Amino acid sequence: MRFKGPAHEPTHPLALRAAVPAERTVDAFVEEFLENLNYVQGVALPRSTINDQYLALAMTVRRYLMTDWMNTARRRRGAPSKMVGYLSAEYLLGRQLGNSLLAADLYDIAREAMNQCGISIDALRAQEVEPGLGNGGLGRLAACFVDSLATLDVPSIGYGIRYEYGMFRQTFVDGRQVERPDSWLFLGSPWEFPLPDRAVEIHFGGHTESTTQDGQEITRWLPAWNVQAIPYQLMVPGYRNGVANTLRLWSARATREFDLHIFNSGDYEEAVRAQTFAENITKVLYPEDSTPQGKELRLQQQYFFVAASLKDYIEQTLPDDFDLHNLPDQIIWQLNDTHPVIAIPELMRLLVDEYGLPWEEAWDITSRCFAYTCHTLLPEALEVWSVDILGRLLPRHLEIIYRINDEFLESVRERFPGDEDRVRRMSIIQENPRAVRMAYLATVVGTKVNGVAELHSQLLRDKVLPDFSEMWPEKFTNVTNGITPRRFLRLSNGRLSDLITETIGEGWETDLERLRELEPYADDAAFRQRFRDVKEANKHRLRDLLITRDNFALPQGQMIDVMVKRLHEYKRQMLKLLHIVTLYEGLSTGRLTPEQVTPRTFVFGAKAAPGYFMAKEIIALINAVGKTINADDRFNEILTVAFPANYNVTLAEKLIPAADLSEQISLAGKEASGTGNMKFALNGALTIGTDDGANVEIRQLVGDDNFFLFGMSEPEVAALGEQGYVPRSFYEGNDDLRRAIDLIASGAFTDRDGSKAWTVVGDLLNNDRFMVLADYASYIEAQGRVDAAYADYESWTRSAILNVARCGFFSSDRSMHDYMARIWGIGQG
Ligand code: 26Q
Repeated sequence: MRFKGPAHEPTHPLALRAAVPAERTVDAFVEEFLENLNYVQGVALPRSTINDQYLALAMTVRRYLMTDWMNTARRRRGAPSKMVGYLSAEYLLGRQLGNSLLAADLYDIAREAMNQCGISIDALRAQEVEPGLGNGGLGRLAACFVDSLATLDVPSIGYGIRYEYGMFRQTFVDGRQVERPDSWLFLGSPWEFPLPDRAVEIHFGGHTESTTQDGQEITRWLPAWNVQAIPYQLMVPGYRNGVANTLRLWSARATREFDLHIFNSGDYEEAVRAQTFAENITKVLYPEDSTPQGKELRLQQQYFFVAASLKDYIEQTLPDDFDLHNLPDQIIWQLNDTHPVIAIPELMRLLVDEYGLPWEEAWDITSRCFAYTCHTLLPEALEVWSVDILGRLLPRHLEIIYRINDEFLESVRERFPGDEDRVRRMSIIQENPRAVRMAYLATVVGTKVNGVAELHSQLLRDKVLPDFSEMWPEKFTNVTNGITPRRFLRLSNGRLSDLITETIGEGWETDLERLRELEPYADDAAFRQRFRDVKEANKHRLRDLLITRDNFALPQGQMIDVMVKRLHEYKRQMLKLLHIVTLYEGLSTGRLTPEQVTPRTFVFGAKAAPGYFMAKEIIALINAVGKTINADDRFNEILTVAFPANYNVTLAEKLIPAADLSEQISLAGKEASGTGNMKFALNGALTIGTDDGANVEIRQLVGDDNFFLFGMSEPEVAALGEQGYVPRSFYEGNDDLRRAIDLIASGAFTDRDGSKAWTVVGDLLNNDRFMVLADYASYIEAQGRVDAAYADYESWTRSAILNVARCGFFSSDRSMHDYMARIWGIGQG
C-alpha cells in the first residue's frame, strides 16, 4: 500500500509556507538550543547533563539543516531525473555533530553560542558515540560517497541497515582482544527520523506454486513468515550548498501477526520468542571483513534490506501511474559488493510475479538497472550462498536465479560451442558444494562491473572474472576510490586546512585538485616551518587524546609511524612487527647503537574478526612486543609501541593528521584499493608501501621521490607462487630476519606462555600465505631510506607538502564524477 499524505489540501497560510530556517545568529542559535534543552530534553540548563546538552545541540543543528532537506526533496520531486540508489549493507558514518556543523557552516556560531551558555562545544562533540555501522573500508567508502553525492547535488538515496549494534567495541585483556557490544543507541540518537508508519512487509521461507492461466505459467510464492521493515532516515548534508540527501536505514520489527499471536497464544513465552526472532534480523552487524561464513541470518539481513529498499522506491518514490518499462531511465542501483546482490532476483520477482510482466520484459528492465562494484581479490572473500539455505529462505528467488543461469549458460554455449569446461567455470551455480556465486550473478546481470583502483580493476578482469571479461569486455571498468576531504581534511585537520586556505584561498574543499597550487610552497622555507608547526600541534592533540582515552603517554619528538586498518594476514601487520623486533633485537644486543636508530613511535590500530584465530594471535603478539619494549628503560627515548584499542572513525580523525609515516604494506595483488592510504597522504604523511591497490596511483601522482616503495610487484608475487614459495629459505638466508623470529619464538615477549608466539611464527615459517618473509629484506631496506630521509627534515617536509598538493585526485567527488560518466549515465547533478 502506498503511503497517503494528508486527506485534504491545507488552507491555513502557515501550512502552505515554505520552511523557514532559523536565523543564523548566535542569539537565535542560543534560543533554539535552550528551547530544545527545555522542551525536548525537558531539563533546565543548570540541571542538564553533558548528554542533555549534546542532544539539544544536535537537535538545534538538525533544525537548521531541515529546511535544506525538505527543499531538496521538493525540488527533486518537481523535476524528476534519473537517480542513483546506493545499496550497501554498511555505512561507517563516524560522528555526525562536527560534520553537520561544518556542512551547515554553523561552527563558529555554535561555538560562541555554547560559550555563552558556559558549555564547551568540544566536550559535547566528545559525547557523541559514532554510528559504527560498518566493518572498515567498504563501509567508510559508502559514507564518503553519500557525502560527495550530496555535495555534488546528485539525485540519490542511500539504502542500508540500521543495526542496533554496530561494529563491536574492542578492549584488550592481557593484550588479547575482547569484544564488547557497541550500544550506539543507548544515550539517544538525535540524527535519525523513524518513520514507523511507512513500514513495509518483508516475507521469508515457505514454498512456490505454479499454475497455468490462459496458457501462461504463473508462479506464486507462498511465504511462511514475515517481518516489518521500519525506515529510519538520516540527513546527508552537502557541503554548504543548501542540499541534503537521504540515507534510509531499515530496522526489523515483528509484524502485527506476531503481536496478535502473542495476544491469543496460550504459549506466551514461545510467542515472545518468535517476536525476538523477527527483530534479530537487524540486531547486529557481522564483524567480518573478508571471509563470509554463509550464515542464514546474514542472508536474512541482505534480503531484508534490499527487498525493503526496492519496494520503498517503487511504491513511494515512483508516481502511481509509472510504467515500469521505463524503470532503467529512472534509477540505477549501485551494488556495494555482493552483499545486496539478492536485489537482482527480487526485482525480477516483483516485475514478473507481482506486476505481471512477461519474463523477457522483466529481464530487459532488470538487466539495465544494476551495476556492481567488487571490493576484493581474495577468492575466499567472494560470497557464495548454499542452495540449501537460499532455497529454504527464498525459494522463489532460487528458481529465478536458476532460470537466469540457464539462459545465461545457453548464451555461453552459443558463443563457445562445445566448451563445456567454460560453461562449468562460468555457471552462477557452483557444484560441490552447490551454491550460488553472487559475484557471477552480479556480473551477468549488471550493466557494469567495476574495481576500486586501476590495478584492482585490471586483476579483476584478468584473474577473478577472466571468462566474463572475455565475453563482455565493455562491461568492465575502473573507478578508483576516494575519500571526502570535508571529513578527512577540513574537519579532522583544522590547522592544516586553515594554512591551506590562507595560502591558496577558499574553495579547495569542493575542488580538491586546487591543492596543486600548494606545490610551489614546498620550496618556501617559511611555509615549510608553518607546515611543521601544524604537524607538531596535531601530535600534541593526539598526545592529549591518548592520555585521557587510553592512559598512554605518547613520547615527544619521535617520528609517528602508523599502521591502522583491519587486522588481516594479507595486510601484513606481522611485517611491521618484524621491523620493530629487528630494531629492538639490534639495540638489545648492541649490534645497533642508539644513534643509528631514528626515534619512532609505532602506532597500531586494528580490530580482528572475532572468529579469525590468527588475527587475534597477531594482536596479542603486537601487544606483548609493545609491553616489553615500552617497559625497557634503556630504549625509552628510541622505541615506543602504541596500540590504542577500538580503532574507529573517531580515532582515525585524530591519528591521521598526526602521522609522519603511513604503512601500506599489503602483499601486492591483495589490497583492492585501500582508502586509509589516501587519507594519510592528503594529511601530509609519507607512505611506505608496496605496489598494491591505490598505492600505485598515489605513487604515480606524488612521484617516486616522495614515496617509499618496496617489495615484490604483483607479477613477481605470482611468479614466486608458481615456482613454489619456501618461506623457511628466507628465514635461513637472512640473519636479521632469523634473529627477529628466533627472539619472538623464544618467548621473550610473552611473559606467560612462549608457545603462544609459535602459532604465528610457525605459520610464517611453514606457510606464510602472504609472503611476509619474502618481502622482509626489501622492507627493512626501505625503512632505512625512511630514516635517511627523515634525518633531513627540511626535505622530508618538502615531500610531505608535495603529497598534500598532489593528492587532490583522491577526493570522493572525483570518484562520483567517474561513476556518473562511466557507470550511471548521469550527466551532472
Ligand atoms: C560478507 C558476508 C558476511 C559477513 C560479512 C561480509 C563482509 C563484510 C564487509 C565482507 C567484506 C566486508 C568489507 C570489505 C572491505 O572493507 N573491503 C575493502 O573495501 C575498500 C573500499 O573499496 C578497499 O579500499 C579495500 O581494499 C577493501 O579491502
